[in-house]
Amino acid sequence: MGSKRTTRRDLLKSGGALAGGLAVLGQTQASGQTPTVAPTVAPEHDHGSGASPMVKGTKELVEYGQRSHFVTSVRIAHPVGGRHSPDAFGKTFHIATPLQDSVGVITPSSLHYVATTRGAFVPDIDPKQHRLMIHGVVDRPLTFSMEDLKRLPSVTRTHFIECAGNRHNGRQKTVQETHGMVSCAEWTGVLLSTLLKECGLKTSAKWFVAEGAEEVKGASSMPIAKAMDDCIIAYGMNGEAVRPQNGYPLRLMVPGFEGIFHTKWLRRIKVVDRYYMNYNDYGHLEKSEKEAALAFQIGPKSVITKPSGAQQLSGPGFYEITGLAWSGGGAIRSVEVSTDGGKKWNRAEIKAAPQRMSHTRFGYPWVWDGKETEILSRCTDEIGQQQPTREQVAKYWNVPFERSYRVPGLDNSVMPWKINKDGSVTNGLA
Ligand SMILES: Nc1nc2c(c(=O)[nH]1)N[C@H]1C(S)=C(S)[C@@H](COP(=O)(O)O)O[C@H]1N2
Ligand SMILES: [Mo]
Repeated sequence: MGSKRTTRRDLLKSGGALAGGLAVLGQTQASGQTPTVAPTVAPEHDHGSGASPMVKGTKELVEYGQRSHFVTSVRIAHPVGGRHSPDAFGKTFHIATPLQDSVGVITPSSLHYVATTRGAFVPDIDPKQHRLMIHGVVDRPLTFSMEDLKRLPSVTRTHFIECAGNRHNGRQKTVQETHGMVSCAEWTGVLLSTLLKECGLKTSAKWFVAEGAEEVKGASSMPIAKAMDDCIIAYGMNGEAVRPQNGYPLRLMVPGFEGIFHTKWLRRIKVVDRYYMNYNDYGHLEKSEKEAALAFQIGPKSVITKPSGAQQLSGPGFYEITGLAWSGGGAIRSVEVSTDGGKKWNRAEIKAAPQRMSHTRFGYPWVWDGKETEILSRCTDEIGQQQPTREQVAKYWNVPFERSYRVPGLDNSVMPWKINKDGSVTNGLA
C-alpha cells in the first residue's frame, strides 16, 4: 500500500476521497462479526517477528481439508412455509444457508440449504447397488447403474435451487432467515435428454414423473419439454460426489423450477401421457395444467447479503453493497440498487458473466452519510422479467398491501434492509 500511512479510519471517514480507486483500500468490517483479535503467540511458536503461530495438520486435515477454525458460519434450522424446523416430532425439514457470509456465487456443499420431507433422516445408498430406471411411454425401458451413467457424455453447469417456501414473514431478522432456502452449486451429470433419446419417446409422451428412493417418494409431474431441454441427472456437486443430504448418489436438476422438483436420491423416471397428481403436487392443486407448468418456474429475485439484517456498520464511510440475483427465466441481465428507500435506482456491477438459472453476484459502491435510510436491490432477467416490489406482488394476489404481509405464493419481492443511525441493520419489513 505504499509508504503514505493514511490510516484505515481516515480512509473510511473521508467519503469524498473514497469515490475513486482508493476505495478498495478501505476494506471495512460490515459483517457485524466480532473482529478477530490476533492470536497471542507463545514464545516457542514465535519464528521471528510477524510470523503467525503454526498448527500441525492431522491425517484427516491432510487427506480431506477443513476450513479455518476462525470461520464459524453455519446453517440453521429454519421456519419456512408455515412449517417449523425442527417440528413437534423433532424433524428438521428445512436447513437454511448463511447467505450473509456468502462470497461469489457458489454455495459450498457443506453449507447448501437442505429441504427434505423425511427431516434429518437421509437414505444411505450404496452407489454400487443404486439403479435409475426409465420407463413408461418409451420404446425401450432402460435401467442405468452409476457406472453406466458415468460412461455417458457429461455436462457441468452452475445452477441455483430454491425452495418454494423461501419467503419471509416480516419478523425474521437475518438474510439467512428471510432468504436462506436458496443455494447455488456447480452440478455435473448426464442430460436427461441423452437418456430419454436412448429410451426413445413415444408420441404420447407429454409429462414425466421423477421419484426418489426414500419411503415418502418425493414424486413430481413435470413437462417432457423441460426434460428434453436442460434437466440434468447429477452425480457431481462442486467438484465431488453429491452430498447425502442433497441426494447422493443421484439427483434430478430441473434448472429454474421450484426446489421440490429437483428429486433427490433419484431412482425412477416414468414417462407419462398426462399430468399425474403425486405426493409433491399438492402445492399446485387448484391450478390448471398450463398454470401449474408456469408456476414451476421461479421468478426473478435478488437480495442484498451485505450489509443485511443483524449486521452492523462501524460508522459513516465507504461500503460495497453486495448481494445475489437469480431467475428461473434464464440469466440475469441487470441489477439495480437503491440506497434511498427506492426513490432512485442505480445500476449495480455484475461480478462475473451471468449463467442461466444461476446465482449472479452484484456489487454497488456506497458511501454512507450516517443518516437513517433503506437499501434495496431489484433484478431483470434475460427475457425481460423484472423483480416486483411488494406493492406489485400484493396487487397481483389481490391482497391488502401492508409492509409485512405474507405473500401467498412464491415470494420474489424486493427486500428492503433498514440502516439505522447507529449503523445497525434491520429488516425493513419488520
Ligand atoms: N427425494 C426427495 N427429493 C426432494 C425432496 C425430498 O424430500 N425427497 N425435497 C425437495 C425440496 S422441497 C427441495 S426445496 C429440494 C431441496 O434440495 P436440497 O436439499 O439439495 O437443497 O429438494 C427436493 N427434492
Ligand atoms: Mo422445497
